[in-house]
Amino acid sequence: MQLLIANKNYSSWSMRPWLVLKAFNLPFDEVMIVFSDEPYAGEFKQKVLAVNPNGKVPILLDQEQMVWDSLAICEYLAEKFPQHALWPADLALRVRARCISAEMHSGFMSLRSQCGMNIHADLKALGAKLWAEDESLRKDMARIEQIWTARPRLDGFLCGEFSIADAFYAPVVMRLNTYGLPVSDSAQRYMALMIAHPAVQQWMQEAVAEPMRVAYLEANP
Ligand SMILES: N[C@@H](CCC(=O)N[C@@H](CS)C(=O)NCC(=O)O)C(=O)O
Repeated sequence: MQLLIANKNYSSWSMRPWLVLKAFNLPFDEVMIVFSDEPYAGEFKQKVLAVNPNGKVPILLDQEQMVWDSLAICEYLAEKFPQHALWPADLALRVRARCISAEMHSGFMSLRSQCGMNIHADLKALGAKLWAEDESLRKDMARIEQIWTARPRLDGFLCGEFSIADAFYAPVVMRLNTYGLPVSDSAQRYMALMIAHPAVQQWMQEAVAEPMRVAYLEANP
């Protein structure tokens, strides 16, 4: 399998299936298509469009099979590797994992648009300003708190063991680290557990080490 991704520092959608592949030790090669200086255009766009008319990463290539969209890729992996609990084995936990992953996939617009993933940066001053001024951001964070604090064990992942659901919330942990938005003690423990995960550690270290920074994604409004 080949996973096409963009820059680890910025590409929150790429991070999700990459983490699932790494966390479950599934065999794959990673191919990075670096963001161009123009937003969602230029050489990046041309290279991605040459693979898939959808024009976005991540894309998983598995022989003749092409799978795009981070959630569809994770579902594909869960079907291909039923011996691994990519989704939790327990039905109730599996339902919850699917619901909260879908919720992240289609929601949290304020958090996602205002606090773009930028792992190497320290944007705590901007985070404090956004927190003070933006009610929609505070609402998104209140829902994140509900989801994270409802996990079965305080010292565990969202649905017990690390699953696709955690991969979907890993970029939020990265954003909160960068922007320093206030969180409860329980949420802090979840963040610490996530950051200590070897797959997350590897992604973060490689993101920080990337030499290419993209001006429009660094912009500090
Ligand atoms: N819903 C898609 C979103 C993918 C997405 O927006 N990817 C970004 C990179 S993080 C991208 O390729 N953007 C290029 C563009 O929108 O032109 C998924 O889950 O994979």
